[in-house]
Amino acid sequence: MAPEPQIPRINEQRLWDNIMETAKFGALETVEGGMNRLSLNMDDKQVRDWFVARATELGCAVRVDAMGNIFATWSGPGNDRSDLPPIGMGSHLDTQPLGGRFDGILGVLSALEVIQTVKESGLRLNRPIAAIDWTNEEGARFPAMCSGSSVWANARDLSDLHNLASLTEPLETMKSELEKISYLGETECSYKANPLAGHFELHIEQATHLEETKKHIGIVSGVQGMRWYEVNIIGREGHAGSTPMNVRKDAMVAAAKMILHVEQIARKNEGFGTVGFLKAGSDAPNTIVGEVRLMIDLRHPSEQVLDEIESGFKAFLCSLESETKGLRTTIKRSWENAAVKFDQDAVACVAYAAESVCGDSQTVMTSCAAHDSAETAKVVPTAMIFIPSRDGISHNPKEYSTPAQCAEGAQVLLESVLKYDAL
Ligand code: HGY
Ligand code: MN
Ligand code: MN
Ligand code: MN
Repeated sequence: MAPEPQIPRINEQRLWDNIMETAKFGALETVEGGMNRLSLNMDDKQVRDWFVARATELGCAVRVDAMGNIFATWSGPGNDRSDLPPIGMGSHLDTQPLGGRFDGILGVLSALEVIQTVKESGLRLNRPIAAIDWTNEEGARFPAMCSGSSVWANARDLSDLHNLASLTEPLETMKSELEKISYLGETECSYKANPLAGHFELHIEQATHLEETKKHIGIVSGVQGMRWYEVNIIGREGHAGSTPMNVRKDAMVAAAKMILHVEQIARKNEGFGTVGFLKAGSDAPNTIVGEVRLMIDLRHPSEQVLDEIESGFKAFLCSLESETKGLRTTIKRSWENAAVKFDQDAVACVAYAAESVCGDSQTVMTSCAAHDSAETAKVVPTAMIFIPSRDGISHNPKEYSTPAQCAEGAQVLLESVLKYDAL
């Protein structure tokens, strides 16, 4: 019986050095020496170019599709199956405007580290493996989180993105930037043009479950459901000094009540409700605000509860209108992703790898945060791996995981892919 091939070990220092090196791109020195990078690839062209250069050095074939997703495929020496779709190891290089150094980029750099480790070990795989950067996962600058992966999965049409009213960037900027992004690559953006045999994503947990349970690795079995709503509240501008309180149509006061309602109804249903974006009035302290635009980010594992909360939003907005004669409100669901369950075989590969890497210091869990894997799961077997985030902090320059945690997560990624390759 041929002996089991020696499983190669991730190079912890090399992975850490790459994470620290790429955190410099587009970074602004922020609190306590933390770094953050401007959001979105168009600002982070440097990190994309860095990724392509490193992948090319490793001997990967690099393809960029029409949404700017980057596929760096390594077939290995003498791999006579290079015609087969690769096993993908993806995540995202873009960040939040006040983002950290690990969200997304850990998964992409760990995928490169897996390729280099397998290459140096001389291990022969049955399939190619690919490191993938999915464009605009954060949706921080352009609307619709996971734009690149959702178009690849044919879950969203490219034209949708052009039509989505951008709330954080003037429409013209968004359109011209999207024009650039949407034609960055030569291949069409679809799983038919860049097929995968499976998809594994290493990501920081961005919450405290692993820390609280003192586990090293999360075996992620799915992602909770999420929706974005665009709310407009239209009242009437007025003089702050001479308009009596009882005749005002103050859109800012109504918006404040709506924000509190979101917070209370999410708590009551043990979900997640956030208003992270608000655009109001004319910024004049002595003019009553006539118009407010806000965006609600709502998340819950149950679609039924999401529906109930959504009806609650509509009813509450109606009550605001009846409270203040003449006040008008609109609400539109502008983005959504239903709750996703990952493929059992792919999850089993992660469980096997986690057991081999860290014994029983692992736990099965659902992701509260959105990920590109929720899109790839729509077309290929997918699973995710979590490592702990210090104090659960993320979307914040203080985001932190240790070198050992990053390397342990990358080792589980490597062994998950080896297990899946052997299926
Ligand atoms: O919002 C999210 O959950 C992801 O980080 N974009
Ligand atoms: Mn992320
Ligand atoms: Mn994020
Ligand atoms: Mn993600």
